[in-house]
Amino acid sequence: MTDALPADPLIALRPWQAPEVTSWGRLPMNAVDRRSGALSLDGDWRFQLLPAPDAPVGADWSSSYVPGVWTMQSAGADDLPQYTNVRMPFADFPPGSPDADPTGVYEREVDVPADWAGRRIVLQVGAAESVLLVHVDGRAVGISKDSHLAAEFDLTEMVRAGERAVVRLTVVKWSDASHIEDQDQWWHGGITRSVLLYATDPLHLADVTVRASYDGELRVDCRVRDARGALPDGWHVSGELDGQLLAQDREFDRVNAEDDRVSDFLGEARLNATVPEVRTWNAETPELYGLTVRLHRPDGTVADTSQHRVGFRDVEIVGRDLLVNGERVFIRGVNRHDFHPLTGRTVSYEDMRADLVLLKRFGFNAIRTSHYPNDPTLYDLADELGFYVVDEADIESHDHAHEIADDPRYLGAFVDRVSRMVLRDKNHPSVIIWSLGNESDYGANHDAAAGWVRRHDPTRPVQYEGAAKLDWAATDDASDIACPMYAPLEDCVAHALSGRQTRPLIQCEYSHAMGNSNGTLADHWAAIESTPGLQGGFIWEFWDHGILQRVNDGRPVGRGGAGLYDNGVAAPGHRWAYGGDFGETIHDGAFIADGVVFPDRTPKPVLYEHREIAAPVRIECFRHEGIVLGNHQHFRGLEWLSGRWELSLADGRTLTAPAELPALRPGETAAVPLPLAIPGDGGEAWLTLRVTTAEDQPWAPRGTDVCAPQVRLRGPSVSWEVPVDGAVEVDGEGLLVHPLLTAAPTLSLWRAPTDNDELGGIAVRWRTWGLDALVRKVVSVRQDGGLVTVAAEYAGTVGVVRHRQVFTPVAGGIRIDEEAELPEEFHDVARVGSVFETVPGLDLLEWFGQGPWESYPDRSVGAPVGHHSVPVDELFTPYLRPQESGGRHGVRRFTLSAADATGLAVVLDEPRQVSVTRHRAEDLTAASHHDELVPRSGCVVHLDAAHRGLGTASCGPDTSPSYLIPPGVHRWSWTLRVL
Ligand code: IPT
Repeated sequence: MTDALPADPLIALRPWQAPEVTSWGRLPMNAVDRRSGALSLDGDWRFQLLPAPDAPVGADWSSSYVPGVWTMQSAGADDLPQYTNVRMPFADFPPGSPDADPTGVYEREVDVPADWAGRRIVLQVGAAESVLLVHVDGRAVGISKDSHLAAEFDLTEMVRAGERAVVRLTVVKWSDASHIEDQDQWWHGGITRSVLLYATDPLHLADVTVRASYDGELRVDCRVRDARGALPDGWHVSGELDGQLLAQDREFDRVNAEDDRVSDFLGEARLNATVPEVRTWNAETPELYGLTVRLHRPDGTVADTSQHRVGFRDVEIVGRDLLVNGERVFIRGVNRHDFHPLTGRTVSYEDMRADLVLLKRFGFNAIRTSHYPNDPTLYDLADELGFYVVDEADIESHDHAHEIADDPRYLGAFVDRVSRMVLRDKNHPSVIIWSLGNESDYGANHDAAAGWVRRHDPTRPVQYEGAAKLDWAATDDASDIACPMYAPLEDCVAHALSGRQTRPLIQCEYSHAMGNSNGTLADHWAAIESTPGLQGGFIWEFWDHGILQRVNDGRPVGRGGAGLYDNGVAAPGHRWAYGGDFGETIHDGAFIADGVVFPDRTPKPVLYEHREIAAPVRIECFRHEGIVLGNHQHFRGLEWLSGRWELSLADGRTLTAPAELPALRPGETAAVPLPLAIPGDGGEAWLTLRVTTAEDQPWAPRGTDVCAPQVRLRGPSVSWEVPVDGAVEVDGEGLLVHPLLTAAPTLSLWRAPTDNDELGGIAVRWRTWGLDALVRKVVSVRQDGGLVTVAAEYAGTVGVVRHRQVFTPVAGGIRIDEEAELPEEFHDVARVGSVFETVPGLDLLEWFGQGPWESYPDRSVGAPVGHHSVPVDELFTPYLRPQESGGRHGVRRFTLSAADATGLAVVLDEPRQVSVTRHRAEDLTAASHHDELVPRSGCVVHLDAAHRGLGTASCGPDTSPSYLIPPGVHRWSWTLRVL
């Protein structure tokens, strides 16, 4: 610090340590979209990274791409991404920030168009984190905070049309605002959304508010402003809805003062209309009308225009139900961050569209914009494709939540952030709920923000988890919805049945998708759909936020990296970085990888589960008169779907028949005749209705899979393996000797811990019991004719498992009957089953059972029973932190074969959990990133008599007791044959 005040007032103010300063010189937020017709300032800007905001700007410039974060670009060489969840990355208490505070200075020349003479000229910075200081030609223009909303500055007095101006944007990374932007994501610094310059008439449309309700009533409030104080004699507004002119309003109500001495004229005019036979908006049929609002000069010429897409719909809470257009809709939601593995927080239109298209294809109808307002384009897409949006303000003070919620210094920031979001997004039909933010305790600052919203926009409910969590049944807090996170299902059901419920119960976060997870999702939905008062929730979360990183120098690849990943896996020499991979000392590891898609948007298996749970058409039951189908949508018939029947028989046959879907209104059911005669032979029989889109949808071409409901028509027939004469060879340790096996079947109780197993404290118990290194000791080997019985003990550190294998020669192979007796100490293990390894070359797995994708006991309703065939190398799911992966549930039998059809065949006594991968459980346990795994040439095969559910214990409830493995005796049998 020097004695003399620095010349620059924006620096002198030290706004980065003043929470009271939320902005200076910034224009009010509004819903007029200025993107078209504007001058884009995106591209390369001169850039330098200062060690602190008050450090002198030097003469050495590099360049940085806008929009972009410097933490992902070479320009930010010394300042890399850092991941923390709750913890702040620095020790300073709010509102303090560290002295070492990376500050990016972006500068460029702008040629102001000559034809902008006499016009009002505005600079818009789409988003900058966390403090933005604006200078033009060295003069201070303004300050903005609120990292995920745009800031606009009036440059009319600063620049001249036809001349060149130098725009400087200084972005300070750490500030008082960081304490309320403490979301669970990477920390970055930079300008994350587009920068543009636009011009309007001095008297311009300052805001447009559209209210369009389900009954066809349309009301448009047009606010005009003129900074010069001119009075609008003869000025008027007009509107056009889908080409139809609306009645004009030629009178402006004066908003600001009654006398003529005002300098900043503000007036309001209204357009009203009733649309007969209106096509209403909902997430299933997102009907939109195009609205153009025009501001006319007295001679009728157009001074300003604002385009909107209007959706006619109502949202209301009646009792404990959230209704859209009078319907109690289910909220099949996901939490979504603005994320990209190459650009961090900058996301393109194409990427956002791809996100939403994928969500539609997997049955989602809702998005919570966790935990800040998203890019404006996202809401346009949500309107267009059909999503219910919980729009969340950029407030999360997690680490210092308690202090900040009532700290009056932050009061302005809370109201500023919530109100600016509402002002920007109020015209989107997709936005059905405002959220005051996330994980910030509950205090007076929240009540102030809730009060503002409730007065300003009474047409939508407000939610805030931190308020409602104190008492779900309260009626006087800042939340109109009880929106808990990770609440045990039993608690939700109990609340709904208690008679105390006062408001809708919609979990703002549930079913934590970290690694191999989302166990019991189907159980949640069975409860939600059958319990009045429960309406759904938002899965945590959409993305695995893995940043594409070069392994050799540890740097993020950045914008140029397209093509360096495929199918969820980074190219050789690269990996998906998570917390700690950029050398951060304070970080939260792989907790950032907890989404339903990989960092390149490749779906994880849970998405197939979700798609089936959300099925719009379902098989209700099988009765003697046929199959009963039901329409489970809220607004749509089945005419957009087409179907095909498929009958899978255990003997290997699959019969098909075309399906005629009945005309069903939402909620209706109808019986259709059994489409196929079930052959008298053939064993177990499953009928599947393969449902696809009948026509192109905006989010899916015709023929896209929608769901595959299934019913079992006949159970398995019992067949006895008859012993035959023959011999089974075991070695001196009682281990099976077999030409196709490189490791004989032994007992396995271990799986490479999933993230749920690790963070839920389950794996630590397994290690304490010694399950990761059981010591096998053969007790006896008995030969009885061709039959061999091997008794062995597997000793952990606290208990011993007695294991017995009986090998019986049967036609063409060996039958193996196994029994394991788990001591009481081992009351909750990962699996009980056999593991063996095969010779190389058996590269194709074909099976009859559930599939084709990965499934586990508590995540298996999305994997229909049938005949499946998948190359072994594609069975494994490459979770970012290696863990148990690749399992298939309900497998009845399988073959593993080489290209010449030789190989082995296994038949199981009943549907079992099977996995075939290139990795031993201990290989997976030892690795921290997928690129460290070295695939084995043979197959590692697990056949489990029992496999523990996955649950979601990395953040939330563990699996239900019914998916746990009890101690005591477990028995299973299988036959092994050579093909
Ligand atoms: C909850 C957060 O809201 C979310 O941002 C994320 O961190 C999630 O958990 C876990 O991945 S908060 C947690 C303390 C329940």
